Amino acid sequence: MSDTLILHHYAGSPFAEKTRMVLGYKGLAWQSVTIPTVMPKPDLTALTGGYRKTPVLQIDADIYCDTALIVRVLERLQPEPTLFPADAPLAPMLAQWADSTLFWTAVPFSLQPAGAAAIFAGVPEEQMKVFGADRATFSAGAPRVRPVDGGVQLCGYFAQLEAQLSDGRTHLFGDRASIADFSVAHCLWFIRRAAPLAGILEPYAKLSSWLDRVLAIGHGHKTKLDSAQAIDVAASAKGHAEATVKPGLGYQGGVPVSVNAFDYGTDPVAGTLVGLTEDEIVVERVDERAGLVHVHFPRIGFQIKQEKT
Ligand SMILES: N[C@@H](CCC(=O)N[C@@H](CS)C(=O)NCC(=O)O)C(=O)O
Repeated sequence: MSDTLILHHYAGSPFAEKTRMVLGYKGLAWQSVTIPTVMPKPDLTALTGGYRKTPVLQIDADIYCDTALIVRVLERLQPEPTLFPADAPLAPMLAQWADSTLFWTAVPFSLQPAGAAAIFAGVPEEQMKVFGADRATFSAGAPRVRPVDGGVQLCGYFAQLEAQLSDGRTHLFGDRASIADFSVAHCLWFIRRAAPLAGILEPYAKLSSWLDRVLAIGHGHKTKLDSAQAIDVAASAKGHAEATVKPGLGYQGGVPVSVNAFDYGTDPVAGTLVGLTEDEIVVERVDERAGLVHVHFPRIGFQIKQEKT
């Protein structure tokens, strides 16, 4: 197995920005495949088998879905600097809150008319309609707040984050970054992109300097790759990352399953269960262009359905 990292993403995606910052923090080199912002995404789904969220990490013919898993894979490959400092055991829990509650407050707040006009400046109206229709279906299961409520809720969250930073620490859990910093930062990065609304952050001076500090980490060393070349990388890969189905977790290895996120963007991926631990699900599937691929999901946030043989 090689360790060439291929990130399938697009510039405006907050979860992609989280991953790009983690790649930067770990000083990693990676290949960048720009994917469409809306369905269809034929080259991406050739690799994933149906999962359409952004971003996706590819290492040869192993395809990693969801940033909760992607950051752990990057941690395995490049343990230092760690995203999970031993003295910050609750950092992953704060990250999970940011990736769900904070994200789904920051996004509707930022996409109210003034913010959307800045974020989508120059995008033709027809394309905006397509985007709106795509996201209406995609986010049907997401807990969307109304912008007016979201603005008030954000101020409550910002006050708590400001208090956490009040002792002069450089990062949320001390003097080095943890996964919590990246998960909170990508949500606030999106608010800053909605420039006319970004003033909501200004009263929080420590939080604003912290955000500048995290965003300054950058994205590491990136080179471009074509989506067709990424499929060739999978098709010509020799073998996969080791995967085993651990007993006692409710499913037998080798059975046909489908796996889907249960919050939103719930498109199922069908295949054979070849890996299962408390942290990860691995499904093997064959694609006519990408060949035999292993699609990986985090255990948290995903459900497995055993299919009839
Ligand atoms: N839990 C997922 C959330 C990913 C997510 O919601 N990504 C957004 C973009 S920031 C998305 O997929 N939007 C629809 C799309 O790109 O097609 C993760 O951590 O990766």
